[in-house]
Amino acid sequence: TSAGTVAAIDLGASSGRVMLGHVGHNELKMRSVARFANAAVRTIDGLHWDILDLYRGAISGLRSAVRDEPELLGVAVDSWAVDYALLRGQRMLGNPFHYRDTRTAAGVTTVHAIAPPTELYGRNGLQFLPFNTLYQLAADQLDGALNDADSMLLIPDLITYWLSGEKIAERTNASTTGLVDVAGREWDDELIDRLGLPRGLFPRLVDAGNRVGSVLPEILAEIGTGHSIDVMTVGSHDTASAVVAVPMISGNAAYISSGTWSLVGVELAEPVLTEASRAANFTNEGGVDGRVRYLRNVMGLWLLSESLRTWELAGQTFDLPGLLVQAGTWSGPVTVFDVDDPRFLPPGDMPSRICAYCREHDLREPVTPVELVRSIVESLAEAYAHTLRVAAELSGTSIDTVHVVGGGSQNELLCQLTADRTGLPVLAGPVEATAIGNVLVQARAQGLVTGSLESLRALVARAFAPRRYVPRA
Ligand code: LFR
Repeated sequence: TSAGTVAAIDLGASSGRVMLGHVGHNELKMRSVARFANAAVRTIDGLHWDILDLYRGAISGLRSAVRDEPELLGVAVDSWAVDYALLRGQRMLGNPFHYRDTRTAAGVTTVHAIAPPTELYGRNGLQFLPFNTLYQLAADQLDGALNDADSMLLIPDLITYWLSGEKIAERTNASTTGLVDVAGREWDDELIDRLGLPRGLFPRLVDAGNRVGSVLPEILAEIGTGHSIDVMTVGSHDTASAVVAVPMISGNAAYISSGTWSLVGVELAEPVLTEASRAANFTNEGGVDGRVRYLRNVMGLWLLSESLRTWELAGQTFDLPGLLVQAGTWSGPVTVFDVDDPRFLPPGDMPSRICAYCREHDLREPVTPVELVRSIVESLAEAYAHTLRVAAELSGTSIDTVHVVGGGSQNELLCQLTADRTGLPVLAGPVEATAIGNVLVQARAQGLVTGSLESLRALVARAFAPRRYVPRA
């Protein structure tokens, strides 16, 4: 096998990027060619993604990619999960909603009246999140929004469609809809039928690591190349791609994919569907190569970014690195609160919501921004430690190492406090795990590398040596 280059389009909840990955037998080099912001847009009907702006960012990133690498072999897309566009033929019907929109409450009631949470857990293995696709679709159904639609494409599948003209549903991300059965990982026709959803909406499922088609000729012209480029599937759920690139060497390693959300858990061969697991709200999402991502969503760096946004709107601008350094040396009392309280889910004034939570729970309210930042980071670390203890218990595994990947791996205070509160060594990095996982699964499908996820992870560990944090007494 010889080396080659592929491009990852990785869309996160706060930014998107296009990265080139040069991969060979013992070689892995990543280079960023484009970065663009992703911000929610509120219109009269609710909270949306600016999907066309993201697509434009992806296309202009591809233009830079082929300029840098004329021999580019392929491209694949990943993004956050659960959200989708409805289409009729080629036409997108309306702008996709943001999962933090509150329209889904009615959908939850409708779905649970037909299929109660205990039954759902046995069928789809998913943690309850009010924005899971099935609740969103049920809400759409209630207001007639499905009437004209003949297909539903999850966000990465939508971009894949726009690039290639092929409508598919990549399996890892489809597993987050709630409409794929956890045992066979096929569309749950019976559930779809009972919910009254049109079966025709759901395209054929495709595993990560397949060729879907080629970048359409008009797009090749637009990005300025005459060279054919394959469109591939990868773990199109960003968390699935991130887990591929967690440099787990120990068989007893856990991971935290730390970005807007923190996804905290372990990789398993088989799902855990016990009542205790359901009650603890652990999910069994579909991973690359049929693995199970057994994890829980912890609220994540969203609490920090929304706090900064709130202060900025009030005319106070802070630089986060500076605040974090000061938060690290804060020696006053530190309030630990429940970061997963549902009030923190929608966009808004986080500092006020955190203070309200503290008042209601007789906790000291953080006074200054530094104190609040310390309180958020400390509370996240505590949530990580708790979640990992429960993950180990429920899955019958033991954990001796904690990997932190994604943006949060660069947050030294968070990594150190995670080591302290878990009592385990933390291995931090790579920061771009999601794009790396995207690149590696494509590279393997292109024959540039071979082997199991373990050998891909060994390659990541060599190319991006993690930074080690040791628990303090
Ligand atoms: C992380 C993530 C989580 C999913 C949330 C919403 O970016 O994909 O895994 O629960 O976003 O889609």
